[in-house]
Amino acid sequence: MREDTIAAISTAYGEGGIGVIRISGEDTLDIVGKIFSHELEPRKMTYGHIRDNVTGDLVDEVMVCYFKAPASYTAEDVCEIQCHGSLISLKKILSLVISNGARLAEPGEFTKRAFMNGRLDLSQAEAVMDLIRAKTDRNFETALDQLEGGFSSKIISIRQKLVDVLVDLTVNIDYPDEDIEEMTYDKLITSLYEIRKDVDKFVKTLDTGRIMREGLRISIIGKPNVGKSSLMNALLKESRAIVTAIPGTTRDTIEEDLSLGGIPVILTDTAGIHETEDLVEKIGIEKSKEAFNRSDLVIFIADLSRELDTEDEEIAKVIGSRKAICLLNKSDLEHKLDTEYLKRLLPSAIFIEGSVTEDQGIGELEDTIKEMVLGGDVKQQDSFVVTNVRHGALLREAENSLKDAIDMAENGEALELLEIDVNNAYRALGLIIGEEVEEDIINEVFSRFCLGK
Ligand SMILES: Nc1nc2c(ncn2[C@@H]2O[C@H](COP(=O)(O)OP(=O)(O)OP(=O)(O)O)[C@@H](O)[C@H]2O)c(=O)[nH]1
Ligand SMILES: [Mg+2]
Repeated sequence: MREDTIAAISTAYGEGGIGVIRISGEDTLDIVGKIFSHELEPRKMTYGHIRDNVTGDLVDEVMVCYFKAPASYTAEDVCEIQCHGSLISLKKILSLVISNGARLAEPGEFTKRAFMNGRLDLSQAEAVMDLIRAKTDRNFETALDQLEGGFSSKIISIRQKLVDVLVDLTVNIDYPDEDIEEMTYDKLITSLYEIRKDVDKFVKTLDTGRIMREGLRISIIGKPNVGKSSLMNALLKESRAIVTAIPGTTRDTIEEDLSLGGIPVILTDTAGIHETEDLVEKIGIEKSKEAFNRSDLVIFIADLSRELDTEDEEIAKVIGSRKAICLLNKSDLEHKLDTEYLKRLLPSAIFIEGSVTEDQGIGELEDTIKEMVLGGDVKQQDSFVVTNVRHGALLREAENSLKDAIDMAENGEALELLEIDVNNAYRALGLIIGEEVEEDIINEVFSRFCLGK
């Protein structure tokens, strides 16, 4: 089937030094030839002028780069016209390209063609979008690794191991009487365990991946008037939440985004948790319990200037042995809090003493958060972090199927039954790199791209 030739503005909208119009498809050279009179050579930039081929008017002074199929982004003939970065010029050239036979590209269509023509696999194509959207260095590096095929090649090697198992299974199911090496359950279980371990390595990165994608959820909890909203404002470096000396000032949860040394963070200030008869505040407290349960990290604030009371103890019970940071606030005032007792209630917490209003200990608090994310259990230096939601779901599916297969093998169940699960794991991993991907999934993936990519 002959594909349309497509075109789009590939640079961002707005003013720029240069702008790029990208054209891809079999008619690329013909179309460009009508508005640009110089000879084009593959992989060379050619200087010249774009002229309206109907009126003969000069449109812009440009450089045209020609990539001959298949050595191009899409694996088709591609031209990139670099013009002055004004929307006027970009739009005029694009409309000339279109009136001469190209069609406006859909978002992601260039990358989709690269995938369809086998230049990229699906996970690599998705990496292109992640690269464009990356807002932190870490996200960019992960996407680049994925584009370079590091992730794909690992998935391919896991699938290869699964093929070996599937071949063994099929031979034993279909030709049980032939004189072939018999499949022992022991051997099968060993292979499946090994494969599951490989998949598990990726599944373990999904939490970090979510944090990199959506941000680390931190909520600030504590009884009324300990300085939660003050801390929120200090971390945001602006007066976002209302701060007063009256207990119960914050009645609803407040959520704000910020970046802590490159880590995207979603910070939640909550209504003080305490037993109350006030209906509005009760709802607020429910919400803060919810925020707490959804959070990756809690900052529990206790007030050094007051004695420990049942409210503090109740909150400490909610946290229990979960990892948390405990800020002993108001160190500028006279100390009345029994910190030793509190430390015994929170065995896994990291304690920091400070004063929000005097800006004491806030830097230490920020550093501690960074360390917990980057240095602690969340960071896996050398392993690839899976950030893509679609990949995450498929990895989990593969892992579950493998688990079921192992369970059945350990119970000595029929090979036919087991094969279904092994097959499913194989299929799920294939979907990550785009093997046997149904068309609607492909369309869904590429519809998320921006125009001109
Ligand atoms: N002396 C002193 N006062 C502080 C400190 N941090 C906060 N405060 C004061 O404590 C009072 C309560 O602070 P908030 O930030 O509103 O406390 P909160 O925990 O959000 O209170 P609720 O919203 O009522 O639960 C305010 O008057 C703050 O100025 C501190 O480190 N030292
Ligand atoms: Mg408050």
